[in-house]
This record gives sequence, C-alpha cells and structure tokens, in this order.
Amino acid sequence: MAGSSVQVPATTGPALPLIGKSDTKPTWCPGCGDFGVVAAVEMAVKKLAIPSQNIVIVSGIGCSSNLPHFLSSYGFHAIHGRSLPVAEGIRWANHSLTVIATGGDGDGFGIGAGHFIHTMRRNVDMTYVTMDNQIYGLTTGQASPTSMMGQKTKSTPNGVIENPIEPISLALAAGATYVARGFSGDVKQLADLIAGGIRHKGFSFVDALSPCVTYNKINTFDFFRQRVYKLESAGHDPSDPVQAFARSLEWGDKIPIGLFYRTERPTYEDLEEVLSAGPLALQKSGLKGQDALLDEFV
Ligand SMILES: Cc1ncc(C[n+]2csc(CCOP(=O)(O)OP(=O)(O)O)c2C)c(N)n1
Ligand code: SF4
Ligand SMILES: [Mg+2]
Repeated sequence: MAGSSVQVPATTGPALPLIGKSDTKPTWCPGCGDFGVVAAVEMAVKKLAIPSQNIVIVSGIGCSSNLPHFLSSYGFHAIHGRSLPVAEGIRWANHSLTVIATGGDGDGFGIGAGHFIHTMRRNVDMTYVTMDNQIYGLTTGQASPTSMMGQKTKSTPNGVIENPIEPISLALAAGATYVARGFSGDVKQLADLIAGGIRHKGFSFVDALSPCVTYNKINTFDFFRQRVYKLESAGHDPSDPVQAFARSLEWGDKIPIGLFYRTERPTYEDLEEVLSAGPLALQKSGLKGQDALLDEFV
C-alpha cells in the first residue's frame, strides 16, 4: 500500500469518516463512463478502509480530471498534463499519504506523456487511474493519443492517420511495477484492480476504458462489451513480462482486461536518502536561522 514503508500517522487531528461522495455533484453527461470510474475509486478506498484524511486525489484537466471534486478526500485539481508531478511532490512531502492521480488519455498520454514515463521509471509508490475514452471530451471531441487509426473526429475530419499509443505496452516498457486495464462497465473488477494497485508497493497504473457517450460514437459501451475478456480466465501469468507485453498488443475483436503485470522493486521513496528516514513533512528541517534565511527571499 502507498505509505507501507513508514509506520507513522499521515495527518494528525480528528479522524474523518471513510471516503464518500462530496457535496459537489458530477457535471458529466448522463451515461459517461467516468461515473463507473469514480464509483470504483470510492469502492477501492472503502475496501481498504483508508481514512479519508490520509488520501489525496490529484488530477489534470479534462472531463475525467474533474473526479477529485466528487469525492470527500483531499484533492488537487492541477493543470493539463501535470497531475503526476503534483502527485509526486505530495508523496515526497509526506509519503505516509495514499496518493492517487486520475485523468484522461489526452492529459496522461498526450501533454503529460513525459511525466507518465518518468514517474513509472522512478517507481514512485502511488496509483494512477486513467479514464481512457480515446477522445478529448472536455474540448468537445478532438482526436486523442489513443484514438484509433481512421477515426473521424473534429480535428481529424478525414480520419486519424497517427498510430495510437498503447498505454499498457508503454507502462510495461517504462518500468511500472503494477499494470492493469479495467472497464467502467465492470465497476467491481475495476475497483478490485484499483484496490490492488493502492495495496501494491510501487507505481501502479490502471487504464480504465471509460466511454465518452457524447463525442466518441465508435468506442462505446457496446463496442467494449462485445470485445473484452478477462485475463484471469485466460490463464495469463501476471509475473511474466513477455506474456504481459504480448497481451498488451491485443486490440481488435478481443480486448484483454485485468492485471497484465506485477513485480516488486525498490521504490523511489525507499532509495532516496532523506525520504527513507521518514516523511519529510514530519522531519525536523535541520536548518538553523531559517527565519533570517527566508527574510532574504520575501
Ligand atoms: C496547456 C493546455 N493545453 C490545452 C488545454 C485544453 N484542453 C483542456 S482538456 C483537454 C483534453 C482533454 O482530454 P482528456 O485528457 O482525454 O480528458 P477527457 O475530457 O476526455 O476526459 C485539452 C486539450 C489546456 N487546458 N491546457
Ligand atoms: S463529453 Fe464525454 S467524457 Fe465529457 S462528460 Fe460528456 S460523455 Fe463524459
Ligand atoms: Mg479523453
């Protein structure tokens, strides 16, 4: 679990109730796949009984990135493509917190692609859940990095001509230690995958197929219902990176969902000298005369 390396309370003060819905009602279109994802995040965190004051959900910009507003934990709505560096910063300031980043395919695999790769190679102990609708929803229907070849969108009236990014293959290649794909039409499995990711020590990535019912008329709930199959029922071995990579290339009549890969290696927090001594937020600064020092800058 994120924070499993340290045994100190994440925050002090009165315990809050377990995570639940916030007072802010989702602004998503009726039927949007993201409703299934927010339900799955809530179920996963409740299942693990993590106190809400110890959870921070961080997002970028997009329809999907509005998710932190709708749950009662702490949250941070960052800027487009920058959920991961903000989430990493929170982990480094206090790695006894459970940090979950959420966002869209444009946010994570377009403008945020560099952060995606580097956070995985560092194995920062946090969870990243993407709501992959293969379109830019918030900006009303342009092609995204995961839009399929040939798909006609507002920005590609003659069809997409760029090869799509395959998030699972990319995560495997970049060194993520827990790699899964869920479907917002199967909230129970998605919640289990997210809970497994939070429990996992290291960077966990869950790509949730989450249809945009308004701007993507190709990758619909029906499209996925006809194609998805569960890796666990297909004899897949998630400890085998070669098998995981081969499965990640399957996209067509059959689309695998479930846990592709899981492995253990030291986290960034384990290896970084200062962080390995405990959460930064709870350490003494060690600075002498810091007020005078700060006066120089303010
Ligand atoms: C730096 C910057 N560039 C572009 C935008 C415009 N913009 C906002 S959301 C978005 C894409 C959203 O797509 P995605 O991340 O897939 O989220 P979705 O709305 O589909 O859930 C873009 C291009 C922005 N807000 N900031
Ligand atoms: S535009 Fe698409 S992604 Fe955005 S809320 Fe509506 S259905 Fe969901
Ligand atoms: Mg999108």
